[in-house]
Amino acid sequence: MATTTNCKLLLSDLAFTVKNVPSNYIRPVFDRPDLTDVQKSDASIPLIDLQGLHGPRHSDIVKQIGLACQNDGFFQVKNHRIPDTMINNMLNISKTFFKLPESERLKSYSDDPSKTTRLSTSFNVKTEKVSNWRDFLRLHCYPLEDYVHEWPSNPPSFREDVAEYCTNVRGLVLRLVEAISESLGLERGYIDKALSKHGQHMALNYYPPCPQPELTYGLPGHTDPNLITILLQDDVPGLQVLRNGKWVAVNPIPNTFIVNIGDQMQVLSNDRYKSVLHRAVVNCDKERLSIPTFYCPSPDAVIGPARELIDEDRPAVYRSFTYAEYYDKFWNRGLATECCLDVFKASTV
Ligand SMILES: O=C(O)CCC(=O)C(=O)O
Repeated sequence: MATTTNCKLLLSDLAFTVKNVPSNYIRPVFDRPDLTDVQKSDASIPLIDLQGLHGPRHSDIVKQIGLACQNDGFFQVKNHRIPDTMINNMLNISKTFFKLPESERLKSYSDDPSKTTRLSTSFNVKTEKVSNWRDFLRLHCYPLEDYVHEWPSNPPSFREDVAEYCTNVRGLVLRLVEAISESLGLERGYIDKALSKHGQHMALNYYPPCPQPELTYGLPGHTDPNLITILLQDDVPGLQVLRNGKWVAVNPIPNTFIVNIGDQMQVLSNDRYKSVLHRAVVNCDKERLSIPTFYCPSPDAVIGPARELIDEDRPAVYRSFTYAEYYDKFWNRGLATECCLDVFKASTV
């Protein structure tokens, strides 16, 4: 467990009072972000226009999505049918939540990763050695009626605004998952069925300004354990994606979402599609918000490479496992650069 040099549970209540990064946030020298060695090219990850996905541009868009999943593991989407006002509402309500008085925010605090609604800090404070420069509110959000009553009721419109956003993002995910199934040459409903009862979680990530961003991470390099992630970020850069061994900054484009392939998609596709390392860096001047929606299989869904994607030339790369088994491993081993997927390789059984 990381040793703390303060008695605050949340970073938000500490960050604005310190001139130096407290020792429990400082990474060993070999594990710090080299903020000077980052590609800033805007052509970093593809931007796909979804206008016409269910019309004349269908096969062209499916092809673009397939290529992005294969080559980058990441892409951005525009014309996704989620209204700009809903996006702005979601960002504003999240910011308002993190500005509530400490005592109000702490009502949602928990360090237990199995809780379905919780405000916490860093990644897993119970197991990690070094803390991350982040607070987060984690919410389970599908089926909504099972969870919405647990969510914060302050700000007063929080539940309503966030529920509306979640429902719309779910619609986007379902459209993308169908297109991804098709791009793999599978039946349109294949992945949807493989998930069994779907799961949807979201995190509201809050990264306060950091006095020494070169010493720490908002989140260190990791892949996502779920199927697919839809990330909304505000206008402050911080997300970086590993591409050909180089970190590439994904600069915010208003009203677009960033989509990335998670570990379960890599497994289902038998390694055709890549779950790619990404990280969040922080900066001295500005707080940053990011809101990933993690779309997941049901805990009891059995995940393995699609039979149609296995043959003599491409034997199954992974063994089958339940998502609960995978998820448990992910949270308990900490965010590590070696991908959790390695533990589930077929050759290791
Ligand atoms: O803040 C970001 O841009 C990345 C967030 C992320 O990777 C995560 O929450 O898993």
